[in-house]
Amino acid sequence: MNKLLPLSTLLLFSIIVVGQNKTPISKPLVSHIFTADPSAHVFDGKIYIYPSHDIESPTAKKEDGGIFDMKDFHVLSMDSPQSQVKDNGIALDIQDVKWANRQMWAPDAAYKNGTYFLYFPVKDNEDIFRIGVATSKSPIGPFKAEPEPIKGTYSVDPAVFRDSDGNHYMYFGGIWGGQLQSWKDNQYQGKMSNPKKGETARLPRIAKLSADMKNLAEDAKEVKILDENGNLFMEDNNDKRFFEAAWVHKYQGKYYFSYSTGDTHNICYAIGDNPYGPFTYKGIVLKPVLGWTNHHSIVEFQGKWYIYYHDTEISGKTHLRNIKVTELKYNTDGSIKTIEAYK
Ligand code: FUB
Repeated sequence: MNKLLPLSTLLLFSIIVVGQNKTPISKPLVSHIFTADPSAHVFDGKIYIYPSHDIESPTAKKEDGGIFDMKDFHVLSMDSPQSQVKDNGIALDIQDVKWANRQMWAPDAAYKNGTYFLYFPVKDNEDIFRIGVATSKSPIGPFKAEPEPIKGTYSVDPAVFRDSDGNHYMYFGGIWGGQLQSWKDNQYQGKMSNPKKGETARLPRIAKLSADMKNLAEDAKEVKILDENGNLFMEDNNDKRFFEAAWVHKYQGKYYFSYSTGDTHNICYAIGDNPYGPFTYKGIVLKPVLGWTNHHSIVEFQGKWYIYYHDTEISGKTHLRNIKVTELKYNTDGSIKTIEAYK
């Protein structure tokens, strides 16, 4: 598991880092590489995690999130959320994606009819984030990328949700370095400044995937996240409005849309009646973690629910993260019990 540091060292280090005598509730799943943005799925009874692979890059540019200069993806696997983690090596390298230039950010994966699909955002040669897809006959890859990005996609953080009827939907979008603010009506507006107070908050996007899983079956639409009065959030509501890291799961027939609030560092959630929403804000899933970013996935395994997330316990640096997992619990009314990552 932790090949570089013994657990006792990690624990001591984390207590010092967290301060205030608080201890992380979970330990890093791996420490031989830095990992973040974990998208976890159960395929064939086993857990597969599709994370970003954080690196210290000497060529990273400092602006617009350029410090996150990732160049490949590894797939991690676990027999259960408590078991050893296996790193299955490089699943896709940026050099093997013809149209990609820099910054391979948070990926996700899906399965259909004997094929596994890896969805990933990366900047093209015009420095615009697009979302690509790569396929494999194995959940751990290696994946072969399609020659072009998926038409109609942009920005970052794709999350693919399989509904009970077998349809798949892609959610995507992230503001600031994720460039969502530069898109309106699915058209690139040129480099736009970050949203300002007094403006309506930017919304994530959704599109149904085509039967072959390699295209959007429709134009991307905005996903509405509403407050308890049915109003859209303003940018001023930055402790509740969408920023990045969309994820959708279904619980007791309802659709749970969870996301990061970015600059206020919460993972929040909102509930809706269908994949398109609207979703009504319900509360916080995960309070802020060590490091600037907060990014998660929620998955059911053998009747229990788990949240995979990351923090910077090992490095203390925002761009060098380590993934973790902890159980997620519901109240009887279907609301999620808020998780504090440090006790
Ligand atoms: O990993 C790079 C970016 O950091 C992701 O796309 C965001 O969600 C944030 O976690």
